[in-house]
Amino acid sequence: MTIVKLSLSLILLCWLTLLVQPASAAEPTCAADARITEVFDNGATWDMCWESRIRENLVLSDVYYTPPDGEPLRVLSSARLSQLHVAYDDSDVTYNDVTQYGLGGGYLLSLTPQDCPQGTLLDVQTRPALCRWRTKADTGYRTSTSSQKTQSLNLFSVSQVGAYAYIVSWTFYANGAMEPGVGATGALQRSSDTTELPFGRVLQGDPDTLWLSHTHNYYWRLDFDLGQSATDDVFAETRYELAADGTRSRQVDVYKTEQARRIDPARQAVWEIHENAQPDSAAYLIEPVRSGHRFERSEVEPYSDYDFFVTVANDCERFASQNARFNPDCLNNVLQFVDGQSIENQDLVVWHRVSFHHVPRSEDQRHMHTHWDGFMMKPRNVLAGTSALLGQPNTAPVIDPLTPRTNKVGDSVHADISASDTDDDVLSFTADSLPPGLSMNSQGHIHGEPTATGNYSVSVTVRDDLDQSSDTFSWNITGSEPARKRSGSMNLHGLVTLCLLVLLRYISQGARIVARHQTVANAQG
Ligand SMILES: [Cu+2]
Repeated sequence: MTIVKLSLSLILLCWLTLLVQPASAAEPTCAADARITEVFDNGATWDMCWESRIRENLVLSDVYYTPPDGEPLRVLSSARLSQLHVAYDDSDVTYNDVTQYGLGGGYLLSLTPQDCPQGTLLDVQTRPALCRWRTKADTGYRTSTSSQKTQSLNLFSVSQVGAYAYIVSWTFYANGAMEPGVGATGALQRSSDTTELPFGRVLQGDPDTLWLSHTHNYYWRLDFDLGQSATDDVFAETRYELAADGTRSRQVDVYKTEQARRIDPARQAVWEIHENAQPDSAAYLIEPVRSGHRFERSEVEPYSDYDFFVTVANDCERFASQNARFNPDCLNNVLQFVDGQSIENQDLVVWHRVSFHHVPRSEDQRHMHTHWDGFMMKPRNVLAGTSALLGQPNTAPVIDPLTPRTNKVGDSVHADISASDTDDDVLSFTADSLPPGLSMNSQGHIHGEPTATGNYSVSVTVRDDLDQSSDTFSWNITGSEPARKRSGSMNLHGLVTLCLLVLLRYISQGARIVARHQTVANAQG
């Protein structure tokens, strides 16, 4: 074999080896102390890596969800808060807390076991600062006859920025949903001695101070990598806008380039990230349900006009605002990141802003009660049914004993097939080979009038959502009998006949009496 041939063979071998490599391991890759794996009682699993950075603090990566009866699905390659933007109504002060200060490092508060009573404290550097705990009481579903509790994994840390303490929370539900949230607590930050200003409120017990109103704008950065490939995700917006005739028709826009979108409650938009271009591929959807407050200051901060952005992933696009402060070679804010790039066959990043207009109340002093904001990301086409029931053993329904039946052609038949189910599922019935003229509804009620004689072997099937069982019985339909025997009550024809018979009898009797009288008279006369 020549050197050339050997080289070619080696190249071919390497190429073939690459071809048969698995696309990607279906689990996170990180050190054991950076890994969070939560397996719920029904088998659903969340699996991810975490780290704490000085600016963003908690960064979750390689986030996988496994349905109770399914395979691991890669969901996110990275998820974190990317800015806490606070703008005061007097337009005098705007904070970009993540880039001006930070949520990690010295801003991160140590937690005590009392802060995390049902969970585990995880160390950031050398001190406990992340609580990981499992809730036990989410209502998975409820019907009139049954219900089931499910579980969720919650991670939270607390960062002190100025007077505010921000609780940064992530909840991962057994049903595949994810809910990031921020709780704003601590103490109010800015006040004024000019109590007549229209920017806020004077609180009880302190008539000389006006506490200034402001908007908290929370920006999350979510690098979705649904499924095996990171570069085939698809972004779509679905709207249900009201038409003049009262209908709401579905309109789907599948976007081909980077986007900045606004929440308009009247348009009822839902944003979806799909695993690939197939419309029924696995997806996560973001429904902006808590969108009562929006923050817009177009002149000063044009990016504030939008609530939702999709960009091509770029490691140096880290912060929604003031990005260039730490990434001088990159653009400065999320609206600038939206610069017309194609998002086809690219790794997509979703940015979502949630706003909360904070008008101080007396209840916000001395310590501010926690104001929670966040949003929900729900799976679509990921689970094959009610997640609380997936992975649970299902018992097939059982048909109550069937007995042979006999009827005659023309009988008015009403009969019920019944069944029991230990899971209390909703049951539906079907039947095969019923005598002609009879039919059964899905509740197992048979009705009709048989039209043909015969001995029929009827097969009945009952189903719950997962399993079914069947049974048979014989139904003998005999010929009809004469009408007079069909019923115990007399029909009209019978009544008329009887009347005629009685009438004829009277007439004949009357005729006989008249004849007898005539005979007597004739005899006497
Ligand atoms: Cu506030």
